[in-house]
Amino acid sequence: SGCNSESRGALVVLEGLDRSGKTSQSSRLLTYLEGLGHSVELWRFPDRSTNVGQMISSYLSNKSQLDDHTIHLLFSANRWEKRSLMETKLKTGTTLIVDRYSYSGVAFSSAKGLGDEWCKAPEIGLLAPDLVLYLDIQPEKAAERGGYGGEKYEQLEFQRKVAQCYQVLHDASWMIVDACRPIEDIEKQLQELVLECVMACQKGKPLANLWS
Ligand code: NYM
Repeated sequence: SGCNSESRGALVVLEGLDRSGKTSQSSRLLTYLEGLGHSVELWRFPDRSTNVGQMISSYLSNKSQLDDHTIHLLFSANRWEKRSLMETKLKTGTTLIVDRYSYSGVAFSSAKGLGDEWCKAPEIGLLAPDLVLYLDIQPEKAAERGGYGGEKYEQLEFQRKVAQCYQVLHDASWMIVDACRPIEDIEKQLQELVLECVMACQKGKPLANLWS
């Protein structure tokens, strides 16, 4: 470690309610890190390009109905099918900026009433993020932002429950970012946090598994 050719990439996750700004901040982070010459990729979950992802997409757009447990396990399977590629990328020095991860999985399903521990179980053994950036916004404020797209879960009442469920998931890897500020201010703060994380991973911070 310390040697550039051996250093690993960072696993950085953005989380937050729908319309909290995750997607635009993720792509800004990508541009920023690329500009600094880092090897970096932007990922998102659900990854709708796989077979499992297509089942999820169909569920979210109300084209199919699934039992709450079933859809929960599909979201998890969708992460598991990317786990080995994720590990390879990180170990070969690519930083991954990931728009949603296991925390969305637990927060959205437990907001429906599924037990926390049950929701977490299938996530055990997935790679643990080095940094989770939680874009913190009140559900009412998020709802004001041009409205929701009409997919499942995109309703104020449900988003309120999701916000509460996110609360209990915070751990040492989380940074709570006030997502109500101007977009450039948030961008600046995220850049600093991510750069620090990327440096720590380059210096040999070990990869870990959830939930740690
Ligand atoms: N979602 C996302 C879940 O319910 N569980 C998960 O594990 C993940 C990754 O899917 N409302 C929900 C949150 C979103 C929806 O995500 C689709 P997006 O970022 O709008 O494509």
